[in-house]
Amino acid sequence: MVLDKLGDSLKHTLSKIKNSLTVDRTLVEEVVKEIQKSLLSSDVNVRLVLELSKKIRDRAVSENTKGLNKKEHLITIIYEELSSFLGQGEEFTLKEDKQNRLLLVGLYGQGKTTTAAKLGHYFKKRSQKVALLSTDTWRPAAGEQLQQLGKQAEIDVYTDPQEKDPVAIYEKFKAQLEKYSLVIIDSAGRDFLNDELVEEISKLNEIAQPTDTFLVLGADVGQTAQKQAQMFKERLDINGVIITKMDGTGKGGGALSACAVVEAPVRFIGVGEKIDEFERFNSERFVSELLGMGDLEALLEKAKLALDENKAQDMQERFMSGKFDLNDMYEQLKAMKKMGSMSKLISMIPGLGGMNIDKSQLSVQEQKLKVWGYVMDSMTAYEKKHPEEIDFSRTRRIASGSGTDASDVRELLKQFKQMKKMMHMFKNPSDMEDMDMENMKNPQDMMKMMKQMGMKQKDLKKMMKGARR
Ligand SMILES: Nc1nc2c(ncn2[C@@H]2O[C@H](COP(=O)(O)OP(=O)(O)OP(=O)(O)O)[C@@H](O)[C@H]2O)c(=O)[nH]1
Ligand SMILES: [Mg+2]
Repeated sequence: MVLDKLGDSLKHTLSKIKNSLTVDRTLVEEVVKEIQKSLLSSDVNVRLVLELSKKIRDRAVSENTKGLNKKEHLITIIYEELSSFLGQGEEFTLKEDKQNRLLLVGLYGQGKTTTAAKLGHYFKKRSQKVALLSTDTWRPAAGEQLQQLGKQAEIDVYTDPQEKDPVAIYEKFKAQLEKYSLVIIDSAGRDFLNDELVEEISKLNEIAQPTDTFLVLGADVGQTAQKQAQMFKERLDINGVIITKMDGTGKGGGALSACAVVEAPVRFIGVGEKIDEFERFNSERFVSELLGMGDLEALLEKAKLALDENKAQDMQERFMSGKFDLNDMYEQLKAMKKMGSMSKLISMIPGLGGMNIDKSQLSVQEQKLKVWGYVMDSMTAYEKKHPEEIDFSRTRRIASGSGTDASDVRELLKQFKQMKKMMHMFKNPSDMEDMDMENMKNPQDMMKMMKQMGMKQKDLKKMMKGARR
């Protein structure tokens, strides 16, 4: 199988990581060198190999291990970078609201015609009404070849052996093709990409307006494929690659490099000559198999969990710990800014979205947050950590440093105190016991609770008025 050799040497590298005593720079360098060697000997383009290995090295030495041990972390990086090299992205799906027209392009003998039939078979089994159209006026009996393949798959095939112009063929059958949900267009190949072929395919592309254009590459194609891929990319909107002959002995690296050149993910692979020897391609699964790690999935799951847990824990700690200080509030403010305006935020919260909250109230709040941002920018780290020590003279300094009023600083400090009180209450639910949470059905109950938490009647009224309007 293609890339078996690459898989073998990568597996060797991974076991080296597993068996090492420590993960240090020397090991990272060794691992990176080995990966480079494996990729190069599989015919992957030198520049791409260097780019890929640089990414692995950079991440390995600089990144936080996110709750994994160093070995697990390094293996995860290798896996992630290899997968993204093969092109991640959303899974290919057919459009639902219109006719899908898939145009297959590629050089001579790469497997376009066979793939047209395989794709047709694949989607016919998934309830599409499929037609195959041959626009190959170059290869003798190309139409016949497609007819035969179509017959095996019981798919309608349109072809005109007399016609020499692909565009004319398309126009001739256009009306008849309308009844199909999926039309797969096979195009002609050449042994090299010349102006004539480019011109021909560009015209066909213009007239057929394909919904997707796939570049078909054989796994045995050499490094020259990249140049051709580049030329196709310049003229056509290639949004997927199909690699055929994955069952062969090709090195595979040429095709993978070409893929990286067109910057389109591999969508399907051909794994044999038969019509059903064809699979959807999933880069992550492919790399797991390539690296031969049964436990890779478990490791990745762990990596994801660790990441989520880290985030959740940070948040929780911020909210629950009595240590909550202005630095945390500042971080929150910044995070909120990233998320967009407050009105947008509110519209995303279920239940609140439909509520008629006063827009002007919101913008007042937004303005306030902005001012608080300036205020905090002028505080020292110590002050943010110990806001209770911000006395009169500090307040004055902060206000003048941030171009705000002393009242803004005081308001921020007051708000912070209230928040802290609320945090404290979450931490000590017993404090809430005498608040009848169960029966909080109306705004008055809510007001009662807020009041108990130290909010001023005046502020509450303002808030409620805004919310009810
Ligand atoms: N083993 C194997 N052979 C394949 C696969 N896909 C295609 N082939 C073979 O590759 C050869 C060329 O395939 P075609 O489909 O005719 O290629 P093409 O791109 O249409 O060629 P032109 O029309 O001449 O440009 C045929 O013998 C196919 O059977 C595959 O996934 N595995
Ligand atoms: Mg063909």
